[in-house]
Amino acid sequence: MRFPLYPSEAVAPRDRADALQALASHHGRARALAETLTEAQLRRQYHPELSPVGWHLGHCALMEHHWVEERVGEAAPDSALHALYFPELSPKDERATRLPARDALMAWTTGVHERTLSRFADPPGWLNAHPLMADDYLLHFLEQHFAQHHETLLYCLTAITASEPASAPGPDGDGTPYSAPTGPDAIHLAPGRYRVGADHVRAYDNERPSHTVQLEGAWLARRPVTNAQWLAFMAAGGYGDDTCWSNEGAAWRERNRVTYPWNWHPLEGGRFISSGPLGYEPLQPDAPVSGISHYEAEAFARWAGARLPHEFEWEAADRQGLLTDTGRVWEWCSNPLAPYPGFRPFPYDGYSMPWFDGEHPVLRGGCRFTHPGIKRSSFRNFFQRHVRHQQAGLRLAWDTPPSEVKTP
Ligand code: AVJ
Ligand code: FE
Repeated sequence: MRFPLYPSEAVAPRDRADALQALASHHGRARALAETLTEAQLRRQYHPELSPVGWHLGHCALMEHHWVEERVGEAAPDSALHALYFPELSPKDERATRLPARDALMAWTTGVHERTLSRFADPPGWLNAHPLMADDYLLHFLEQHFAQHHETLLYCLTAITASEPASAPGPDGDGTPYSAPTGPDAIHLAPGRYRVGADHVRAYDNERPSHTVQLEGAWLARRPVTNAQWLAFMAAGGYGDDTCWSNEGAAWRERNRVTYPWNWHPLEGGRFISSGPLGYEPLQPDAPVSGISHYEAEAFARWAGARLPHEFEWEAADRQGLLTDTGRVWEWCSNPLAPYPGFRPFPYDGYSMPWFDGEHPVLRGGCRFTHPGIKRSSFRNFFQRHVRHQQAGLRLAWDTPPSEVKTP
């Protein structure tokens, strides 16, 4: 399996030309990725939380067709396509069996991609004049939507690596023995009022409107928790230490027999290797840990005498340039996703509103599979507490200065 992840020069698109180029590049990478898979791999669901790769291709194509041709244009809604590719109409465990054959799927998505690009490259009057096209909003929305699903495709490939080790290339390495964890290296976020959120054309509805919040002040770890620190937690019996776990977290851990992160695989001698979209990778001791649920993140923080940061503490610290190693793993925060004051659902009610249910903690920053175009201080990701495939880790926070604090 070899395919481009993200071009190293990728940046956040600013104007129509940038966004168009980014969208074309998502199209190309997604199709190239699909070409590396067998038809069976393209259609199969490898993980209860993750749809088949082919479904993501179809879903992204339908979003383009729906918004450009059915919502702004006058095409009649295609109810068969909606029933398969709109998540709220399509039970996840039925998607694999309902997907069309590979050739039909690829031909249809390629056709949609070509038409979308030509629509936006030279917008007809009806498209240009539509309110959704103010500041090229619709193009930016569809481009970012595809970028997020491309990230999910990389999670799907990671799941393929894990369940079909024989077809996974990559180092057959013996894992990495762990080094001792380092002590806290924390920054101080002073009490005060801080601006959070964003109002620019690429801001999602849940980032709007920007506003100020009062924070009590906190100490935040300069870096996310590392693999070596996670191994130390495991070696100290952290997974079995119920004093660190919430009741709900302990019940989840027992039900699923969780004793190490999602994409880790045990080798002899208590060592581990991790799986990624391109195959197995040695576990790097100093890299941020990922593949953990919110329950595990909370347990680690309690074990370490710390807590998870609130998303506003993370954003305020990040905007001041105080955090290091952001964007390598999604960082679980303490609070669930909730609307900002004055929230308006946009461009559809279902984008964020269904997830304001108290069951979706926020994650900040982005991971190594996140396109640079959606890595921003104000971006809010969200998943249920048990979800582990999205390359999430954590950064510790404290209400009082931890030992060995270095203030900026
Ligand atoms: C915010 C990443 C959880 O992937 O389901 C994609 C983003 N919303 N299509 C997801 C999203 C609609 C969403 N996450
Ligand atoms: Fe989507």
